[in-house]
Amino acid sequence: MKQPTFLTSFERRSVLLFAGLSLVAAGQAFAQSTAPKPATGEQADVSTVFNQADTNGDGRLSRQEAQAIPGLAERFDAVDTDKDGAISLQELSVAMSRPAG
Ligand SMILES: [Ca+2]
Ligand SMILES: [Ca+2]
Repeated sequence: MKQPTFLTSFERRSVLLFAGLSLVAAGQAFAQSTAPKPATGEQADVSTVFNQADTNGDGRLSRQEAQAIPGLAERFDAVDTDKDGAISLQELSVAMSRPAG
């Protein structure tokens, strides 16, 4: 007995539809996992700590100012990724968002 054409074409459509939906779902999951995080308390904490340590208010932490943040002075060279001799808020954020060591 021959298989009805309707069924096979319906099945093919279903498979395509399912594959398409899976791709959309995967794309959304991917977009969510890579989307920038909204401003969180963690970010606010970093800038608060930064501003407190930046005693002369020039927006950079010198080696001396870095000593106000526990554990930062000994990681100074690693945190100062652009090697300009000072730690910017961005450099501090990066350092604090990754595990120590
Ligand atoms: Ca400073
Ligand atoms: Ca720097």
